Amino acid sequence: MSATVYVGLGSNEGDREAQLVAALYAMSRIDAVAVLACSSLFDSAPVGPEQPRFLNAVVALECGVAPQRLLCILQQIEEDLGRRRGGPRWSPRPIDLDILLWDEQVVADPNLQVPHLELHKRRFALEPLAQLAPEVKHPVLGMSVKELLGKLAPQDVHKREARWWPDASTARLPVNDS
Ligand code: A4P
Ligand code: MG
Repeated sequence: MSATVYVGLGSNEGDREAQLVAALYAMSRIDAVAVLACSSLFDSAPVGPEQPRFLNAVVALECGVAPQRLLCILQQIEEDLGRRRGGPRWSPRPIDLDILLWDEQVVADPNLQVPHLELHKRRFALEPLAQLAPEVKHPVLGMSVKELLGKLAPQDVHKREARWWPDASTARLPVNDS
């Protein structure tokens, strides 16, 4: 059975948009997974320790694999794109892929929590997510994405023009059909 899954992408090292595009195309090639839609790109001030600014986006996936399997595949994509693990937490990274929502399901495994535990506090994740899924409910907090966004204090998050990223809320990619 397939689920609609929302994945947050973040980059703050190297050519940020190129890394996001590379991750998008890597996700589009996963078996039993299809990219349904992409948010716009958002330039954002780092949340947490001081580090370079991030470029963030969210994609919707139709996903026929289990949550743990998708996590494992996303971590492989991060590594393939040059992500080094074992450094300090929240250090600059070419790509970070976080599972934000899995339909309206809750996953509470030691290595995977969905909804992402910080989602409701982060405009850099909620703003792009709200372009794709404003009415989807956070299954723990019982509020829609749009309602969560409405409660957030202003944060330094700004929509940015795309060069290569398919910058449309319903961008459909010609993927998984060959
Ligand atoms: N993990 C648990 N739940 C999840 C999930 N839902 N999705 C575990 C993905 N991973 C999940 O992640 C550490 C561990 O989280 C993984 O091994 C996985 O089992 P990581 O990607 O290796 O390390 P990290 O990203 O440095 O740590 P963490 O705690 O995941 O940080 P976040 O939440 O990803 O935040 N500011 C702006 N403006 N934009 C950003 O994108 N990102 C971060 C990192 C901080 N500040 C930011 C941004
Ligand atoms: Mg992460």
